[in-house]
Amino acid sequence: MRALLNAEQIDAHLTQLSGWCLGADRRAIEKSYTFRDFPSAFAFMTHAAFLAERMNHHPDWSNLFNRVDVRLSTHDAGGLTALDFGLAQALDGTLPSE
Ligand code: H2B
Repeated sequence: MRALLNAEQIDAHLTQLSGWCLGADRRAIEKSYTFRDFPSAFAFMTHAAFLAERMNHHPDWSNLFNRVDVRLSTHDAGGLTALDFGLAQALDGTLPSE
């Protein structure tokens, strides 16, 4: 799970997701979630926090009002691993609809 993915594997994973893109340094994937209001954004973050803790894989993120910008990378490995894509999928799964 913590083995670095090559460019081909990263592209294959990315096509399975919607709204995620590769960071400029190719070491992370990024997505910006927009919600109706601040409580909805924070509810998402609360849910995501428990999910991330269960996976022992934690997002780098920032919140501004109704927006949550998420960046996923496996710091231990120095880049992208299957864990990042697993968490990305899990985060998308917490959304009511998209
Ligand atoms: N989260 C993320 N996103 N990347 C990591 O490399 C990572 C993590 N490592 N959560 C874990 C925790 C590590 O620091 C602990 C010590 O297991």
